[in-house]
Amino acid sequence: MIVRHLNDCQNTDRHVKSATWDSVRMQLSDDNTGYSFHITTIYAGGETEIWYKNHLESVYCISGDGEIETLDDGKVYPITAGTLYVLDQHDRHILRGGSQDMVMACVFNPPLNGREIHDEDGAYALDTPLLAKAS
Ligand code: 9YT
Repeated sequence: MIVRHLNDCQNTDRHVKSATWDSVRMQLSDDNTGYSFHITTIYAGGETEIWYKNHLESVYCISGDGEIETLDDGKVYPITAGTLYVLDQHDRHILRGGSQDMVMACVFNPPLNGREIHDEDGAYALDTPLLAKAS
């Protein structure tokens, strides 16, 4: 079994930071589970364009508020504590923080390895295959 505490992962090499969000990558590909697990904070008032063209992702909002816009159809969905969104179509999207930081629990398939940075598309390169591909 693997047991980790968020406090012990913060401000280590598991903790990646950008101008509009930060993310604690608590579980990665080297744990050999087939998915990774992240606690990501989207900063209030910030805007981030993302396209995970190589990954599927589920995101659950623990606290805070904001919205997600899917870029192919222009739809905007509010996010509050309790909202789950699933990027099952590799959806290009914009995340916007609202009046408070949004704290999100995120799962990736395939797992991130922890070395990813967003490329010019807002995507991460792939070094292990998807386990199940969206149809
Ligand atoms: C909200 C979201 O897309 N989180 C993804 C994880 C984060 N961008 C990371 O760990 O790189």
